[in-house]
Amino acid sequence: MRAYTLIGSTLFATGLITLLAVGCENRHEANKQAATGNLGASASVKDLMAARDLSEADVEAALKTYVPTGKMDEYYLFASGGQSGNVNVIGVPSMRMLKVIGVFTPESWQGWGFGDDTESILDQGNQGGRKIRWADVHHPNLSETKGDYDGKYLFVNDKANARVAVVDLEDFTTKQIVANPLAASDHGGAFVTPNTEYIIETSQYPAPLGREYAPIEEYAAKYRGVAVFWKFDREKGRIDKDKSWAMELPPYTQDLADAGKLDSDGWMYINSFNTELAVGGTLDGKPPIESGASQNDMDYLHVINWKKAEELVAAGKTKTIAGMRVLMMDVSGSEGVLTLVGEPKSPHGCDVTPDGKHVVVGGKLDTHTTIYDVAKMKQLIADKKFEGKDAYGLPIMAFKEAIAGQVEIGLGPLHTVFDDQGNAYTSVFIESVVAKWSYRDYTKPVEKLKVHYNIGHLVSAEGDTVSPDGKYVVAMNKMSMDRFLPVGPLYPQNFQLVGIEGPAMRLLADMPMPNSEPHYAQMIKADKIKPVKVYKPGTNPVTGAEPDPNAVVGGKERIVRNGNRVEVFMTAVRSHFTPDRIEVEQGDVVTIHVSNVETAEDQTHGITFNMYNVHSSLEPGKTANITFTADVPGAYPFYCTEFCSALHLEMLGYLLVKPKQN
Ligand code: CUK
Ligand code: CUA
Repeated sequence: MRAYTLIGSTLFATGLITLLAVGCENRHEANKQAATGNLGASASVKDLMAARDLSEADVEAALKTYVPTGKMDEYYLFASGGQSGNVNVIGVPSMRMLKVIGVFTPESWQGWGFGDDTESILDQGNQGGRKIRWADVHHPNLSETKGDYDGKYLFVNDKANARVAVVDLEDFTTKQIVANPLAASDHGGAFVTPNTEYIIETSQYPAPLGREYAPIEEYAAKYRGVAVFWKFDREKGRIDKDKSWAMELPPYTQDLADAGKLDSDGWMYINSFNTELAVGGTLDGKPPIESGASQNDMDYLHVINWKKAEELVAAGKTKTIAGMRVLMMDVSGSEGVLTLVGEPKSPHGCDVTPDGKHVVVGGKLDTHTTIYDVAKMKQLIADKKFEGKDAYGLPIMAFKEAIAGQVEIGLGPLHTVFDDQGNAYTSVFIESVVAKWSYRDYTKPVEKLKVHYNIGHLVSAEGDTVSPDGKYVVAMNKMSMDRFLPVGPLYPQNFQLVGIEGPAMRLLADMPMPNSEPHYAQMIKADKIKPVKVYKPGTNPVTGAEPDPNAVVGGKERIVRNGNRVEVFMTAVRSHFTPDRIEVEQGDVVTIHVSNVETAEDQTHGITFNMYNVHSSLEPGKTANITFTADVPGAYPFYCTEFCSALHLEMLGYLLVKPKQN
């Protein structure tokens, strides 16, 4: 009997024994004996199941997700870190956390934002001349080549402060943050076009472009949405701000966006809500925005021909606002670049199908998903066949003529992802289910799987590519009552792994997400990602310099003084820093250029100076530059912060700050 036939069917305890026995044959002799000794008799497995109160379904789920020591997961899951401002990296199917990537917010372990070069990256994201160190990360997107994840870069947005970051997957570190000069918040980002020509960032809450002031009474006239097309320079691995541009949008609270692919390549779609232009005023007896924004039966899906927009921008048909070229609505509306079509009712989610032929939108206050037909919409736009114009002169296509159909899903459909069989999986918030339906045959019955609870996004394996894998969906649930040990009133979120291979969806594992409320995630085949294991000697991961101009090699360590500037050229190697004594005068500006000169894998050191709030992680080969003003006299130990060797505790030195002589 083969293992996979057992897994696919109902698993009886006796079958499990056979399965375990089959597995045992492939192991080393010692393991084999151990396994046989512990689990080889059917009585003991049954006992174990009884003792732990496990059903056969539980055991099946465990077998499908267990990744034994020494084996690796099949997929990486890159989940936005929500309010943590960072990104969580998780292995699937084990659902084990692999890494937290410091992005917009200081991350202590990596020394991300604690006094070394990394602060210069965080400072790129400053807005309005202020240090911004908090972020609300919503949508991670992997770089694509021909509509397929290429495993090179990850882009994320910060909804709170309208910023986009570039993470290089060669070393899983953030390389760049760009601050949106036009918008006050964003949401439809960071979505990529099929060859990562652009990283799209669209605004969420309308505001006067360029962060200007205008009274709220002038909302309709002066407040605007905006879509920024950040040009990605693959050669440099950075966004090229000068080649980036934007499109002015009406103040309709643009929400989710997605770039077209294959049949819809060159197009992008953004949904919106609050086409009512509600602005609240509860203290003045006006209805809250929530109800003001839910009056209309239809809001507007924005259909954008970005390839054509790009041409208009190149032809100079733009206006410069806050240093950025902006294609204004009067141009984009009349040129067929920006067209609207109705979408019911308070929509959320905007997902292009893998073949690029359709766009799926969920209505938070509707029970349907609406499936828009890309070919029909292109034709309507080409024929200029519209049913009218909105208050901003933008043409509107007739809803009935633009859609392929609607599917009755349930209460509160949000986001939709896809597998390799023509199935779509929609998160249904109010009902707390994943709803599986066919985007090729709308008459097929909708299958539902209970999740726990109030699912927001969901993600499928390779789901945003032109060729999804199927296999797994992860439900990203907002609430987790009764799923985990209680930890006070702030509950973890709940990631639930769903197996979608068989005829029926199966819940396989729960993972508490303890550090944030992630929104979206993307799941990529593990073998597509090939990170470096050690840096080339002297590499500065922040600047990309190999080596950093201040990198130090063994034997060249020194202290250089120039007035009140003190530069220390230091090496770190098991188990000492050279130099290990630094004497400075009170008020000196001290820069430590420290190189980890190790070449072996996983030989990381770290360095911190007592009281100066600085820390840097020093992975093998890395050089970091740490600057601080030694303004408080004292004797400050500095030490290695990673338990790197048997004599790690001895890896220390002293910074002696001599009081100023008056
Ligand atoms: S959003 Cu959070 S559940 Cu920001 Cu993509 Cu829908
Ligand atoms: Cu180096 Cu601990």
